[in-house]
Amino acid sequence: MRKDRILGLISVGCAFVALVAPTAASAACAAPSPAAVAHDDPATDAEGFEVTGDTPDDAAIVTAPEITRVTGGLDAACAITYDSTLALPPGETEPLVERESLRYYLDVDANPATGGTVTGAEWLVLVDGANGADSTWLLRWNGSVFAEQRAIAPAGTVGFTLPLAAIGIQQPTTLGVRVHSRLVSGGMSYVDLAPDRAVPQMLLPLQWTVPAPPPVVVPVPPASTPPVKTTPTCVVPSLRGKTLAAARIAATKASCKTKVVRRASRKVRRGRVITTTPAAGMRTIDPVTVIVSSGPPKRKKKRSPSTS
Ligand SMILES: [Ca+2]
Ligand SMILES: [Ca+2]
Repeated sequence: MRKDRILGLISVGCAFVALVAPTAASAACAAPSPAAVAHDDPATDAEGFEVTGDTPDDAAIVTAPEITRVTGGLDAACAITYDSTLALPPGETEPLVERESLRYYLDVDANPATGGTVTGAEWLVLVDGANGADSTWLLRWNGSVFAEQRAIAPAGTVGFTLPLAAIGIQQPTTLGVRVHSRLVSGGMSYVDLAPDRAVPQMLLPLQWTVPAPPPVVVPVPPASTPPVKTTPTCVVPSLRGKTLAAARIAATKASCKTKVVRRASRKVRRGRVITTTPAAGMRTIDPVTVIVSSGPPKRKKKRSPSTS
């Protein structure tokens, strides 16, 4: 059967299903919600060309690696893993040989309008058959081409595994993937697309559960904090007429300190309180001046006339 370049001419009956529904979103991949996706690709849609033999009967068809199935998923370690199943020509055991490659186009926002101009992919994983199927590379779309090539871990037969952080995914998103196999021969490229370009790319939800927020801690003052000492306010008691001893007792009861000043008085008996400063009923934190009578003022002695 002749296999022409049939890219885009065959309507591919493919199916892809998200096996696990996403859960709540988070800003960090602390607890990913495992998810998986699978796509079954027709086994006869790889592009190829006819090699004419000595007679019309021994003509052979050479095709790009024929993709029949692609699987992908997000695991509990926040890594994605994709792999493909290839239908190998009879007698062939090596999945990819020289001039053959497999390309996983990663559209990290599931938006064909951003990223590579044809693929909408922001990242490309290249599995190069030049050294067998173990040359696995990651490249980034730089606005013009896929560049910054670096080796990543292979997985499965012709697949790869990749931490989400390696392709800058830190928010929940949907990852779109389309796989191209490629054969380069005689200056021509022959491909098999899975899914075909006429069909939506494989969509894998990248979601993870929200870690419980840390409890809000309200600062509480330590119980051993000593109470603040306050100076008791003195309300000056009425001390007028009291003896100095009684006045001192009354002042102490009223939380008042005292200092004593003596003053002569004709009206108040010696040793009794004349008045206070401040006056009775006033508040103060200073010592109360207690004015105590020293008795009537002493008369000045008249000078006796000189007899000398
Ligand atoms: Ca195919
Ligand atoms: Ca995109």
